[in-house]
Amino acid sequence: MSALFPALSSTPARTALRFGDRALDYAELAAIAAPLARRLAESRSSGGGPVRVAVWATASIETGVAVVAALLAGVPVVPVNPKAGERELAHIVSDSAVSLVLSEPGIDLPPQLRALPHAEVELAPGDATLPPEPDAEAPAIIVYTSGTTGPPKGVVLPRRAIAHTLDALEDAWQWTEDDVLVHGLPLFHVHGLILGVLGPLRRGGTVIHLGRFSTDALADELAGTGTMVFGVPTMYHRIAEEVDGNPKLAKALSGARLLVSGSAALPVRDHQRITAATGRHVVERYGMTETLMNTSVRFDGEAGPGTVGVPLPGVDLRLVDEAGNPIEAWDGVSVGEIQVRGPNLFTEYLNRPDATAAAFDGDWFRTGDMATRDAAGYVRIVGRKATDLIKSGGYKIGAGEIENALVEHPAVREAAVTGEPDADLGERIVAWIVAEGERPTEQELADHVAKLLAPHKRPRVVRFLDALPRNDMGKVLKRALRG
Ligand code: MCA
Ligand code: AMP
Repeated sequence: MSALFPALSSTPARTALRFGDRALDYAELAAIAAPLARRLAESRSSGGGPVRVAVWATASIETGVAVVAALLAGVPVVPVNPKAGERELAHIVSDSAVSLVLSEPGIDLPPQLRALPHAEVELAPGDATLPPEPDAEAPAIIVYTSGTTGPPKGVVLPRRAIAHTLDALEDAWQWTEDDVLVHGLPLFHVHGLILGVLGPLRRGGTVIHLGRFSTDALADELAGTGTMVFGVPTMYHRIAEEVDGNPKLAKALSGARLLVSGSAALPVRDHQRITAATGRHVVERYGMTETLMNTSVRFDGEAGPGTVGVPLPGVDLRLVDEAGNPIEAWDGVSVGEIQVRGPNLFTEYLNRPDATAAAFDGDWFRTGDMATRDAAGYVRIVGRKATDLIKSGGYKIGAGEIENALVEHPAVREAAVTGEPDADLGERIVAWIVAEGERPTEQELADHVAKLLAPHKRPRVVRFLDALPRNDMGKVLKRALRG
């Protein structure tokens, strides 16, 4: 495979990464990442070194450097949410069998990672000679993602899928080295890390990371050099709420070349409010951790709110009815499950051949998303097969993992978790609790889940019941759980 990041040697003086007031151009990035990459590659080939490396994925320039170095070395990277709770961390560490942790300096790692060798990434330049480019099918990044039940699964993404998806987006968005992408997405998921950091680096362009999302910081960077924005619908909702009364924000967004939303559906009302205030259409694209990007509204295409656009180059997409038969009609009304195949797909779920097999119908990956397709090929997502998957703030969260965590609390006898519509988060996590003895407070339960799993998985609402509604088989009737 040709180089994943050709700009490391071709455009030395261009800015690659900027986080706050710290920036690296391509020459500096190569000179810092190459020595680390060579060390990782050498220790692997000597047999004693890391087979996989965890990156403590703070929103820092070191996270970008660490991931680039591991990719150059061909050592698979597991990005870790620095806010992950103890149960989630323990699972990721043991399941991925990482043997080294890379982080920015000065991090006191939690107990689950403390036993592992830990290397701090220093921004010290050295010899910029890059190791040989690894094989295209070699695992590059392993991203943990929630399912309906059990702990998160490690999605193994090969270099081929990453290169393919980023090049397909180049085509769809006319994304070039002149683009300066601005965002404040977390760096332990596909959206922020693969699209939001590796995307600009593959194009030879620039990413400006906001550290954390705020409309003020976004407006400042767009008023400066920024040309593109990536965000989840919650971020665009916050923009839509504010943009009418904030001329600076409206002007900054009007001047952007491309505003892209993904990870969940952006409500039509938010589309409309942003367009009314800025004259810009937000472009939606649709993807998944397992498939990277499947469809997008094209830069030069029609940007109707509510559609996720057309399949990206190289991606085959079909809709399948309940019996598993492809729906031939492109009529905009027949609803089926989206299945995809193409070079954008993952290789497997780590250590889970059963789950990998179940996710495919032949070589078609079952997304679980329900959609229609119109005569022009535009896909409209209308829902999701699994009611036990919740999308909150753009994060996918399994009801089962939260229920398991909740019943470990001594004051919880039974728990059921549902998602409810939320104007800001898309969906909010609701916990239905049968208490054991004295009722715990909402805050106690939220803290308990945040500590075991992650803060974004905590219930935002807790409702107490005397008993959970169940059918004759004893299964909880989630449809009966409404606020
Ligand atoms: C709150 N916090 C707590 C607790 N409560 N910490 C510990 N214990 C508690 N009980 C902390 C949080 O960690 C956070 O800290 C702060 O308080 C606010 O938390 P929260 O309310 O959750 O944040 P928010 O303001 O609601 O966040 C909204 C958000 C966020 C910024 C939009 O949801 C977000 O970044 N979403 C992006 C998700 C994403 O990237 N998804 C991509 C996956 P602090 O503020 O310090 O953090 S999907 C994907 O990759 C596919 C391929 C795709 O299609 O894109
Ligand atoms: P994740 O597993 O976290 O990568 O989330 C993938 C899921 O996010 C998909 O299966 C969809 O349900 C959802 N998703 C991503 N992008 C969009 C979008 N533009 N519109 C609606 N849903 C989306």
